[in-house]
Amino acid sequence: MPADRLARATRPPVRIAHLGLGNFFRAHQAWYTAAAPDAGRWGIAAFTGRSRPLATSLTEQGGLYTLIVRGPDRDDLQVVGSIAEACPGDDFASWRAVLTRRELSLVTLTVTEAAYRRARGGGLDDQDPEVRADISAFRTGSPMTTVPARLAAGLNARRLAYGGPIAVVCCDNLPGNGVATARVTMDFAAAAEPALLPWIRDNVSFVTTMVDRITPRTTPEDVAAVAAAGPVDEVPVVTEPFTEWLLEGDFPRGRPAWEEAGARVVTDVTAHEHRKLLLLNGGHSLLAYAGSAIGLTTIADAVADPRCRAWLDEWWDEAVRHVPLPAAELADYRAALLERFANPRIRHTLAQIAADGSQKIPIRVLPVLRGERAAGRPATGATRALAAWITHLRGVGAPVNDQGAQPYADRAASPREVLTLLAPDLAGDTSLVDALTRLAA
Ligand code: CS2
Repeated sequence: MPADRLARATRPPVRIAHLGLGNFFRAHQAWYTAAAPDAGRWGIAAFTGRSRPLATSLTEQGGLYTLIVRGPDRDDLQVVGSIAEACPGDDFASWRAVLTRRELSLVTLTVTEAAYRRARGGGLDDQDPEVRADISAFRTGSPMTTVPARLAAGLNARRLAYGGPIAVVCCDNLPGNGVATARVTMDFAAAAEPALLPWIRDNVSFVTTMVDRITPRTTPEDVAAVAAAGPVDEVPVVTEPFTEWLLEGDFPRGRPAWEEAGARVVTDVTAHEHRKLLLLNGGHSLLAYAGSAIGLTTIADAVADPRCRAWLDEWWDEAVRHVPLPAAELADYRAALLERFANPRIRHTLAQIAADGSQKIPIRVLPVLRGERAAGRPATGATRALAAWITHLRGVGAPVNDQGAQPYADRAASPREVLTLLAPDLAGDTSLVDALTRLAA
């Protein structure tokens, strides 16, 4: 007899709309929502980026899925029930309809750095052909594909139908992610529907958050292991035991009691955001390019390799100088990070992390490179990370999977030209250019 599939009789009422239904969201925000004591009052209508299969599988399972919390020695399986509705991202009519529901209190986002369509200065990239197409589509009421457009269209539907206030909670690895989300949304509104702009200013609270939980891709072996242990789940998620979530901002219509599940509501996330983006994500990007270039496959492989370990330490020694937290706290964080990276049962591939480098390098590496050079120090760790990305763009190591890579790949033969495009303020620094050229050779 075939094993039973995950199923349920009741679900929590939808008060959260989410864009970016994927593994990270299911390991992090959906898990916090399910673990909060008031979980029964807070259901999520979650929309994928564009794909349909995940939404279909989840719908067949009543929104339920298994979270495999993978420690160094054992798996802990938890069934998570906060997703009340799973919808494909191209179901634009449902997205707009959900946003108009009176009881909706939050819109949350996990869509990756690239999806915000930011130009180099942080505003909306109005030269992006898909952004331009969405500005026209907004005016004719046609479906839209980019995140700023979908967010603006959803908020506009709310404005016209009901008008109540709402919080938008960004859960992506961008510095000041609430402000960054506000900026692209308002830029889109200014171009597509100026009447929306004052409404957003008066009614929408953009919350800034720092999110952290390492979530590798699910493998067929993970699906088989879940089925062997209990009901069949076509779409389980694997994650590490560690998790962290800091939130800064206002929630005009309330929120789940996430702090009871371990989240922290703070007045300023900046220092912790720097700590995470530079030490964890910056370390990840360094290893993704430098580790894959020497034939390694996962983060655990990389930290077990003495060359990569030395590069990581060199990077961290520089990066900690740019995180305004006590030295002892940073030392503890580094030690804990090393243990997390070394978890041999988490198969976090360097190729997965290598994606979208053109979006990640400016956030994860450039602040340290700038800070170290301004202080008159050599910045060898940061320069090595940048050089490793340049060799990756030349075709070494993990495959290039990055829509924004082309202008950099076209210049990858000349590190000076890459630097001119990436950080024009640093391009006149001849010692840096020499070091970059040497390390990328
Ligand atoms: C990683 C992140 O893929 C990447 O770029 O650095 O997804 C990282 O695993 C998460 O931010 C951990 O919280």
